[in-house]
Amino acid sequence: MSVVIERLAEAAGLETIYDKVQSGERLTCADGLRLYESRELMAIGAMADLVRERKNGDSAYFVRNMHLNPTNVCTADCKFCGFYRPYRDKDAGWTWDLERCMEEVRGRLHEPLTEVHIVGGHNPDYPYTFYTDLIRGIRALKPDMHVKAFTATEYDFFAKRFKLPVEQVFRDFIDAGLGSLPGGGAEVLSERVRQELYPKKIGAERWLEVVRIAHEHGLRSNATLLYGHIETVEERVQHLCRLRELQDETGGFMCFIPLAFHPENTELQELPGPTGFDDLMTVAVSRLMLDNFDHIKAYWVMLTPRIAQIALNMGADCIDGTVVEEKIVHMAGATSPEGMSMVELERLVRDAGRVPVQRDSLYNILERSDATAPV
Ligand code: V47
Repeated sequence: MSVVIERLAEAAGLETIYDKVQSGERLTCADGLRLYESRELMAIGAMADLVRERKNGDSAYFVRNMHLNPTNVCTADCKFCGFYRPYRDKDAGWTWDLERCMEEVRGRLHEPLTEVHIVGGHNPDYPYTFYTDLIRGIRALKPDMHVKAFTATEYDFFAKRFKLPVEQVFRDFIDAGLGSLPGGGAEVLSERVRQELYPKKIGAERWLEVVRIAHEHGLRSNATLLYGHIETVEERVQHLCRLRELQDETGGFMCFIPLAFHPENTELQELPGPTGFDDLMTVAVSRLMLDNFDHIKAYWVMLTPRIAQIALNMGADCIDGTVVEEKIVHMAGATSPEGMSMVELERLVRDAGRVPVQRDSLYNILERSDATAPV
């Protein structure tokens, strides 16, 4: 296999990068740019797959989870978002109270879910106790349920809204039973992109600072990149390098998730969104650049199950989970199913040549399905 990769790298003029990949030497930001600019997907995908295999063998991880979006009313007005309704028009959106949120979770208790993933809009109508009661309530319903809740951007919103240091917010939420943070909210760590698309949201420095504080409080988190809109490849690579630096410092990131931009129903709906080629390049380049991240997720909801399956052969080792009722990208035109059954998920993984491994939210293995099921 390594002869094949060597040949591919050679033919693509990427031998020096391949030498580094082989010896485990860190790629520079200039290398990252070189990879993107070469557009040599087969060579890059093969190198990324070498790294994937080195880190995760033949495992492809998934989690049994549900998404909960208590509100889509939001004061941030991000141009890339098709999910939110502006606060000035809040009746067009939803603001679920605690009981309504608990009903959602209660309605799924018959399923062996291990994680509730919660994110929502920046909605000033909630009291502080809504958030802590929600986390506490879920843990009371099912004590071993992992609550992965709110992005770094939302934590900054809570701190400002309730005039508390973000450290206090983390302490209170941990006390209520918070388990970890999802990776969203960073979008692209670029001031230029922020000014154009989400000027009301925190900038790169603050996002990194809030995540650093979360990690210092013992919380693990993920990181994402929203790609395929107005960002340049330089900005993508810069984003990866900044995440890698923070990871060197804290070691708190578990997984990186490239998020494919969906333009429908957003203020950017004239943009085409990324192509399948770009999706796979981004997964592969991320795997090669983020040498200190254990996992790269091919989020099937955004990539489609078909592209996610190929991504499992180009650097990704995780495909998120059963999800159930995804709203953020489905309100922006995603055509993938809103959820996937275990059978479908396992089939997709096995057919891609990987062994489905059910994990918990912190990537501890719960069950490895080695038995070959018919595909
Ligand atoms: O931060 C919003 C993105 C993110 C659009 O940590 C869009 O395991 C595409 O972060 N097109 C939230 N993307 C979702 C998220 C996430 C998802 C799955 C798993 C994990 C994890 C995290 O969704 C936002 C934003 O970057 N987003 N609108 C859109 N139109």
